[in-house]
Amino acid sequence: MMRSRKFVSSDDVRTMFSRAMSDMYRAEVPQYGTLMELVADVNAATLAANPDLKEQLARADELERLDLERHGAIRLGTADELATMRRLFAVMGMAPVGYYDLSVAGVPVHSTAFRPIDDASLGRNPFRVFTSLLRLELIEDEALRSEAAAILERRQIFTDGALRLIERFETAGGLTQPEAEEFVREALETFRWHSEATVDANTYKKLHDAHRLIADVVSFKGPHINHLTPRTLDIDAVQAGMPKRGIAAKAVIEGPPTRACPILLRQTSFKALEEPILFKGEGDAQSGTHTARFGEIEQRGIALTRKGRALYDELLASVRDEGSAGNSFSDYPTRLAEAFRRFPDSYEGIRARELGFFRYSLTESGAAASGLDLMIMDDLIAAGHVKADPIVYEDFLPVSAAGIFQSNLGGTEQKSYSANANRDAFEAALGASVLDEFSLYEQAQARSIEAVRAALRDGRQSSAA
Ligand code: OOG
Ligand code: NI
Repeated sequence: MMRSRKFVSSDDVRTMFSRAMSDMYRAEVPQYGTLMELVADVNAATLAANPDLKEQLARADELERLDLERHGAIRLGTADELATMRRLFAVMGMAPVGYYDLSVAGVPVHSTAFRPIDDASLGRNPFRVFTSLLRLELIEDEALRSEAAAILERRQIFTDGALRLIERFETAGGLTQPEAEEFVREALETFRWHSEATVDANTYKKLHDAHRLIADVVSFKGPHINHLTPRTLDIDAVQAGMPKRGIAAKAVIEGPPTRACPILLRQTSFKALEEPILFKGEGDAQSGTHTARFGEIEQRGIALTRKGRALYDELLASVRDEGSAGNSFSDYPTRLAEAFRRFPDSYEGIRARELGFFRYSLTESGAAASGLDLMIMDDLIAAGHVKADPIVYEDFLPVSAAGIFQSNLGGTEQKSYSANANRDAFEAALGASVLDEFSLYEQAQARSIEAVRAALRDGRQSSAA
């Protein structure tokens, strides 16, 4: 009791932080503000045209969080940075979920997503940060590799105030309101853009030639947030609307095709902006440009079971393997839609084949009736006593993430690293294991079934009494 009165909840700290981040990014990247306006217009139109969708979202507590929904991404340089970032996100109730190996796609990083994990926190504010760690060991040139390591070793991306408040949180078990406000201000500094590079033009060029992403991580004071992402209810409409508002959209939407029942995650972005920077130099600093920061939109659908995910991966691969051009075919959306005909496009079909996760709840008739506790779930649903609502996918997709990275690295970049996922090394750097996303969805589904069963048992006891 004392605790809750004295300390701000982690959910509130996360909301304060994601708002502050959004304001900062909108001021730094005005085009992100334009994108937010487009998304708000599309969402309002979609809800007006679909009363059923509106009701489903309201029931799942999704309506209120629609405007809050965002993710961002950062790229870190060292194990220490990643380990401290984990502690910083813990203050906001965010834990590392999932391991993503992007080296297969020619990007020398591996990643996790920091996000809230319990139902109530996700309902309050599902803000997540896709966090990548540079893999210096993938730089071939040994001299350049040690130079990059030395540069990264010299920087401190966290302010003293942020470090002090992280420790305070860990020892006291929470932060007071004034401490939380100070924490958000201090933490924000780490994500801010710095137009002054910490390296000279020549070093920047060497890093850039090894991989644009290496220059992005190594050449600056900190891991500037490289995009923020609002959630839309109709990504096709946003994709079509971007050019009309003067936004240069990525060529194709990543992820599954357009469907009546959205699955997993669809994403598109606007191309990274070319921004002026100043290199370090003797005497006059030299000016140049750097492309890193962009805006993205996401549309989320139902979380898939391992079986559903295997089918998704198989269908996606079948289209991408049709040629070396990957998804750059002009008829890619048609081919994708064609391949996904094998994936049932009704929630009942998805549920019947155990391809997706659902949250079960009693309907009014279920709550009013008695003697239902021995019925099996399918019969309860068929009789209208229980409802099964899709559980939203809260994570990311490696192939899609690679597509987002690629389109923002200038497109022409095609490096290949041999596939070498190294989850152990990532977790050693993180100083913790990453959580398994499938288990989290399984637990959420199981909890909802248990709650329905308990309510039915209670119903029988009270009617028998
Ligand atoms: C991250 C790209 C991946 C997503 O939403 O899949 C990503 C980055 O560019 O650092 O944000
Ligand atoms: Ni993203």
